[in-house]
Formats: sequence, C-alpha cells, structure tokens
Amino acid sequence: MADWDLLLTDARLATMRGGEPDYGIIEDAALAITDGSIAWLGAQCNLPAATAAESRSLHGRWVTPALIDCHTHAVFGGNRAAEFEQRQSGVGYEQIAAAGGGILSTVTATREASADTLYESALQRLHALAAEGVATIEIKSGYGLEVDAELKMLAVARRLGERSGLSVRTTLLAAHTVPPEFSGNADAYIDLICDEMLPRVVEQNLADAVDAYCERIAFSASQIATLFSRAQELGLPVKLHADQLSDGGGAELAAQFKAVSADHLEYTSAAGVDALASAGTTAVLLPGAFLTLRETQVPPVAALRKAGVPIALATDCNPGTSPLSSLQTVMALGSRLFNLTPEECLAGVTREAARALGLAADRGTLENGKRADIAIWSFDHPRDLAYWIGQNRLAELLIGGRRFTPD
Ligand code: DI6
Ligand code: FE
Repeated sequence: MADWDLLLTDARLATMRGGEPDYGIIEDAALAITDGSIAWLGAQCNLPAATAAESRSLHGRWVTPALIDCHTHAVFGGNRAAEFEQRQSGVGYEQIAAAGGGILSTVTATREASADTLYESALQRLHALAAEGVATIEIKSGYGLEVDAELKMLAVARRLGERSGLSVRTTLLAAHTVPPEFSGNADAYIDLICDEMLPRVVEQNLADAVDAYCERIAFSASQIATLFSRAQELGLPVKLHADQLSDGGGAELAAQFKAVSADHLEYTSAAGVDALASAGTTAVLLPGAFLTLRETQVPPVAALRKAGVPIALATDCNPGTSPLSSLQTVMALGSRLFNLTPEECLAGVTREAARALGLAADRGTLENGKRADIAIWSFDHPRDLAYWIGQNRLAELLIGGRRFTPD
C-alpha cells in the first residue's frame, strides 16, 4: 500500500495560511493527498521518502485552496429578469412591488415550484460556481416563508449537498421578509418560526445555521433577538443580514449573539465594527448586491481591517439584488468597489469564507490535515484572480482529493 493516494509535484502553492505575508506562497513545491485530506505539503526539496499511488507534475502551475461561497440564496423559483428589464426602462421598484413583483414574486414562484425543479435550477448555479473553482457553498432558505415551503427549500439544499459533489452548508432564513399572510403582524410570524419551523428543522437536521434580515423593511432587532435566542437554545449558530440599507444596529445585534458572520454591513457604524471585533464575528461583504442596487455607501472596510475583523466575500446569489454565480467576478468587484487588495479578495473567498461558515478548522487554507479541496490554475500569479474580469483560469478542481467534473 502506498503512503499517499496522490502526489502533485512542480507546483506553486498559495497556501493562504493565516498570519503569513504574500499569500503564504511556497515556490517549487509538492503536495500530497491521502483519504481526501492534505497529508504533506512544502518545498519539493524537503519531500520525505514516501510512495504515492499516483504522482503528477503540475509543470509550475499555481495551487490555491478551493473557493468557498459563504452567502447564497441559490435555491429559488423563477427569476426576475423581466422585472429587471422593466426597471431598466424606468418602471419604479415600488410600482413593481405594488403589482406583486419584487421579493414576493420569488416567494410565489418558489412555493409553486416542485422540489425537483428547484433542484435542477440550483444545480446549474452550483456547476457555474464549481467551474470557477468553488468546492463549498452555503445556501439559505427564505423564499418559502411558510413551514412546508421553507422545509422544501432546505431539503433541496441538503440534496444538492448529497448529490452535486460540492459541500453544501444550509441556513434557515425564514426571517427574510414578512410573508403576505402575516402582513402587519411580524411578531406572530416570528412566533411561527420559533414554535414550529425551528423545531422541525432541527428534528430533520435540515439546517446548519439560522439567519435573519435586520432592516426597516424586514425585522427589528428585538424580533430577531427572540429568534436568535431560540436558535441558540436549539444548538444552531446564527448569522445576520446586517445594515445593508440603513444602520439598524445589525452589527451590534450580531455581536451580541456571537454570530459566526454579519453580512452586507454598508451602513455599519464605528461602534458596530468594534462590536464585531470583540465578538470574533466575520464580516461578509457582498459586492454583487451593492452593484445591482447601485448603492453608494461603501462598507467600512478600512475600519474593519484596522479592528482586525476577518473579511469574507460572497456572491449573495439571488434573483433580486445579485443574480450572480461567479465568485471570480466577486473578487474583481470586491477589489474595485470596496478597495480590497487582491490578496484580501482571495483570502475572502477561501480562509475567511471558511471562518464565516465555522469551517476554518477543516478547509479554506492549504495545510496538513485539512480537506484536499484544491484549485489548480493557469495564471501567472494569484493576484490575477482579482485583476482579470470574466476570464476563468481554472485548470482543475479537486474536491476531497478527487477531480471534480460536473455530471
Ligand atoms: N438582502 C438582499 O439583498 C436580498 N435579500 C436580502 O436579505 C434580496 C432578495 C431578493 O430581492 O430576492
Ligand atoms: Fe443575502
């Protein structure tokens, strides 16, 4: 029996290990994989005497951790392209919403869609992400807004995790918006989530975390505090859509509950940034939604950086504000719109994205013992990832040590 399943030689590694400068680069390197995990990596001149069942030269190609999309709404019915077209021709957002459009049109389409239809359409999006090097994706519910439809969305996300070949983490986002049945009675809807949805989701092991939308047009901090307390009682970590359109104290709320991540953060105050730093909460920035909404208030990147808050980047893939399933485009946008360095952009979709999902011990960097989720590239330098726009340089994706090819 060989010591290693696979040995990759003549590689250049951007390990992205925390606390190391310059992408954690190791030139003239080798990397060995056993049982789906990284068994050895380092300069090739230090390669121990060991046998490998298969050995391949990468001819100097770059290797990074596989990418992680840590915030998506990738399961949804229909799309809002016609609405987008109307808006581009001058029809107002509120006019569209009054005619049953906007987020509620996605709720209607998602409720009507069969689980198979939702599965097939989401699978296309997962394949698009994987074609650019993504091995792990988070998927939220939040377009069902009633018990059965929320469970259906989460079950589809779980099925994607079982069958697509990618790792999927699922999140209950029942508190995305107030459903029409509870219009004017958001408190009663929060009770429904706490008393019925959450227990069933836990019983069926359908979610890895609980999310909510803290905003004037969605739920108040005190409503979300009720929900988060219940989620934590049931053992689920929390995360929050915070301060996207206004400063609603979302970052402070996330910090109070030691959320794994606080997402969006365009309007987060200095006090909110400090709260995130002391809570150890990761900031997830979403340039696709920022761009689509033509937002002008940029998240407080300099303050987050100074306070030592880890910064992740994600697609926010959703039919309304971010119809985007390209994490490479997110890096290109994150650097230009939010002034992140190319290295911060790559860390944001690897190491920090893993942290945002509570998976840092297991993936997100190239290190011994971590999952062999590995992207192999044909670019000149890892900085190219944020530099080029719309040029996919992925050569190969290994998930758990095995070459990923969409079936
Ligand atoms: N923030 C967003 O930008 C999306 N959800 C959220 O909480 C919008 C979702 C949609 O319009 O469908
Ligand atoms: Fe979102």
